[in-house]
Amino acid sequence: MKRFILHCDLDAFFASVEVRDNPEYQDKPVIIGADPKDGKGRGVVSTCNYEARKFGIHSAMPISQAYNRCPQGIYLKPNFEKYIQASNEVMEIINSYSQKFQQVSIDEAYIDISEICVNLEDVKKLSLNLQQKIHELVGITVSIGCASTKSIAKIASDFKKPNGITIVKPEEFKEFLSPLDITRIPGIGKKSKEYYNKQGIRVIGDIINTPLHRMIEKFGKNGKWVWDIANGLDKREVKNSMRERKSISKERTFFKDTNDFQEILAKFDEINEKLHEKVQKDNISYKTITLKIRLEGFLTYTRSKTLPNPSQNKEKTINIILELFKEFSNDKRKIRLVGIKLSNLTSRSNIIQKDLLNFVNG
Ligand code: TTP
Ligand code: MG
Repeated sequence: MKRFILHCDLDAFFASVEVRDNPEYQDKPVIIGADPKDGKGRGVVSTCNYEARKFGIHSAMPISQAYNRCPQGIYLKPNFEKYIQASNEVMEIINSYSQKFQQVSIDEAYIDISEICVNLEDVKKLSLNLQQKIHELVGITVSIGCASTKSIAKIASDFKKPNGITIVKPEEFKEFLSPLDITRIPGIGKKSKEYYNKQGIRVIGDIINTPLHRMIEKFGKNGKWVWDIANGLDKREVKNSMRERKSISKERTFFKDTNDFQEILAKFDEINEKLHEKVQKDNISYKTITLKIRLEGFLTYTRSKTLPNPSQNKEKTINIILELFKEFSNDKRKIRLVGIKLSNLTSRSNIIQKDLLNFVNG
């Protein structure tokens, strides 16, 4: 079956949100990052809009250098809350086009639309529709790439930025990739580029034309991966973000089997506390709460309740656990183990937080 994988990447994301909220910045160079303090500021550029890129400014450049290149630019400190909000809204929209949805950073996601689109015409329509919807509802632009593998879709989304759509026909992916510089392949940075160049490999076509065994000989494991990408052999599926971590759970075995309600309640409380430390730390929301009980003799029971909306509420959860436990409270048999599982997780903000931390910590 044909595979249609879409990669969506927001354009100049943080800067686009600022321009959206301050229309007077439209058409001006906007730089998000540390305070430039007349060119003496420390820290780096988070991102900048396409106007600012004309001055050679880019992510991770020292802010003082950016200032030297463009003192008339508009320099803004990042407003992460706003970006997370916009990112969540965009991800909801992308996800609404396909259940096979994988968010990979604060501003990019894959969807598999093979089951939704019959041909490339459909893909084009869907992509245009998605772009329009994001623009209409969130007020920013996205670039989209479509191909039959994840890596080519990602290369394609980067091909016509900003606000571009690049659809690579399955039978023409080699023509598309061949003339591109090897740094277009995610993972080949400046350092590896030099190394590849020394071996005479400059464009992706050079990789396609090198036999696999030679690639492995010269570049090892990485050579094999890059060769697979260039030859359309990246078989990775679009993983469902929601399913990346399916559940979090904790169980405790009593020192001695018990029927003492106070002791059981204390154990549930302890487990619930521990789980919610994790919930807070990783900013996880859950919808399904499961009680687990093991009676003497190893008989195990589970009982679940699913909430209408994602929750992080410790009190509500312990009440539901006690509600579910009622069924067993009159049982004569003693209890050996109790546990709580939280599932049906929303881990999106988790990905975003990790992402932000990476940027903040450099
Ligand atoms: P990117 O998608 O890499 O960049 P971008 O969206 O700003 O621009 P492009 O149009 O080329 O996609 O990153 C998404 C956001 O992540 C970006 O807006 C700001 C943040 N970020 C940093 O804070 N530091 C960095 O070094 C990078 C690369 C991104
Ligand atoms: Mg982006």
